[in-house]
Amino acid sequence: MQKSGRLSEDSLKLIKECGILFSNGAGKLKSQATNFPLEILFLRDDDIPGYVADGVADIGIVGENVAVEKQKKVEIVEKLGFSKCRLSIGIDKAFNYHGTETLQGMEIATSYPNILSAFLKENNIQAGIHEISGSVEIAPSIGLADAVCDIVSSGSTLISNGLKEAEVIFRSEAILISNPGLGADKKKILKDLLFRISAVRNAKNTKYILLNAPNKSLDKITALLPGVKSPTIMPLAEEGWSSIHSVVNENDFWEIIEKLKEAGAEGILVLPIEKIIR
Ligand code: PRT
Ligand code: ZN
Repeated sequence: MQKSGRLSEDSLKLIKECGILFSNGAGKLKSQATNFPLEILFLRDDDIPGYVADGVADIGIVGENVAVEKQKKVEIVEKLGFSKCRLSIGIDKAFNYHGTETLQGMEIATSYPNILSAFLKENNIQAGIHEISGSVEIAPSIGLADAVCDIVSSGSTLISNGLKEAEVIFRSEAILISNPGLGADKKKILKDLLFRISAVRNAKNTKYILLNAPNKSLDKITALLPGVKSPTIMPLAEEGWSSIHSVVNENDFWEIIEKLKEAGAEGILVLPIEKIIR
């Protein structure tokens, strides 16, 4: 995984949420997990696809942008849902951009020559690619290029350099990659790790919900709460009332709460969930 940078914190968090314990003292380059057959190497993100392709590491966590750009022989095993960003074309904010053909004959500065060149080819655009390794956004203002192709997240870097996002050419997030030639033993360890990752990720956008409702409202309320299989209904000590337990998706949460209240639900409790094994 990345030693220090935008992927590091979430990569470490994911491994820890999978219940894997290891020490990651500052400056350490590798660390052995104490309760799972895993040794972690801390590297620059650019080196991760190459190390995995060469078998120095068996699996790696890296941005999809880097994995695709490096063109190394690795397999994409799983999207991990963090470090989301896009690779976009940025041009002077005053420039009249009217589709990809606007880029014809331009000079574009980028650290992603392979992804950019594939995009230009796909769109039949002849443009120059000026490869630079950092501070790409400054290239137009110093006369180095007409446009840039760089990673965008909030968009504020483009704006502060007088540029606008003209075209998204690639969407990226952190992914788990693997060496294509893993033996049976390592495949089994990877399967165990993926099982844990999916349990953590399934739980991410869900909440556990408990509420009380009069029995006459049960049909209406259970229809709103699908649960993992179906909601749990238990009688309350008070005659004619039940307690309902279920799981809801965070995105639907506020809408469901409103409907539950309308249907007669009371005393609604919402709790975080750590893992879901489906
Ligand atoms: O030192 P090392 O080589 O390991 O790290 P690095 O500096 O090359 O990479 P790092 O840590 O910056 O990014 C690692 C990965 O995070 C990238 O490969 C992407 O997959 C992902 N990621 C997510 C981003 C961003 N968001 C991001 N905003 N990578 C870079 N940026 C930069 C971008 O280059 C630009 O300068 O942030 C700026 C744009 O951000 P906004 O918010 O102003 O649009
Ligand atoms: Zn890097």
